[in-house]
Amino acid sequence: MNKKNLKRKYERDGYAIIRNVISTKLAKEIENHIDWLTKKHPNTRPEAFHHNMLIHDPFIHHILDQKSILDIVETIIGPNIALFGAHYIAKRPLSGQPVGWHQDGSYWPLEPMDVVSVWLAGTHSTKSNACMKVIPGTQNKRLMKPSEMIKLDTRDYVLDLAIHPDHIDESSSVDIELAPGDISIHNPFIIHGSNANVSDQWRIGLTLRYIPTTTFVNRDGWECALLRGHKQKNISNNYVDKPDFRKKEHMPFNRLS
Ligand SMILES: O=C(O)CCC(=O)C(=O)O
Repeated sequence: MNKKNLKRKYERDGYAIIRNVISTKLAKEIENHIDWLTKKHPNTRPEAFHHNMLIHDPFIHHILDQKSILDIVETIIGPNIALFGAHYIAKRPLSGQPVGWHQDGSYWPLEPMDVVSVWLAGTHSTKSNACMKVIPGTQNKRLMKPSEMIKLDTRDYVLDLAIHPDHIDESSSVDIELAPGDISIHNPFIIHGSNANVSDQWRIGLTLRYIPTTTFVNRDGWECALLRGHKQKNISNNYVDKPDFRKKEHMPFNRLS
């Protein structure tokens, strides 16, 4: 898909799929990373490998440096790009948690809500192993406030809030089926979620949230990464340094993959 068509499709539907954005070798390293993190944090579910566990990780920065991903992000938000969120939503076989229907923007302290999400597939992600589902067009609705949403138990769900089923037309949802190395991108207003993984296969996705450097992250000290272009003088986001690899602390990986 050329840049113009990608932007048009994203603006019309609130999401887009782009195939083969990273190599299958690098996607395999993502699988290895989940295995490594699972051993390092045996008491944390792999749906909950959150930003704080990833933002100083050299392997994550290796992914953030991938030109192929940044070029796609640039098409949507322009040349001055930062990351404000990284989160693995890796669902184990048989017992992977569902994600209730939600709009990402309901959770985020961004001013303005100018942001695009990348969902990067480390494994196949299909209807049978609980891929993400989106409801195209809902990016034009207003954002639901957390107080208007229903509370969920995080022992059973990845997120603690969901939009009430009365507001959801599941019949118009689309399954975002991806192969390792594919990505989808989505708008912060689009309604999306996913089922429980009851298949015998892992479903591994890395979500990456990109902002133009004109977007302010209004949360004290929140750690972002500047990835392309320049920062804005009047926007006081906190940009971390690129981490050095330390054998005892980090997963070894092939920098050429
Ligand atoms: O990984 C999933 O199933 C849901 C992903 C999601 O909610 C997101 O990327 O915002």
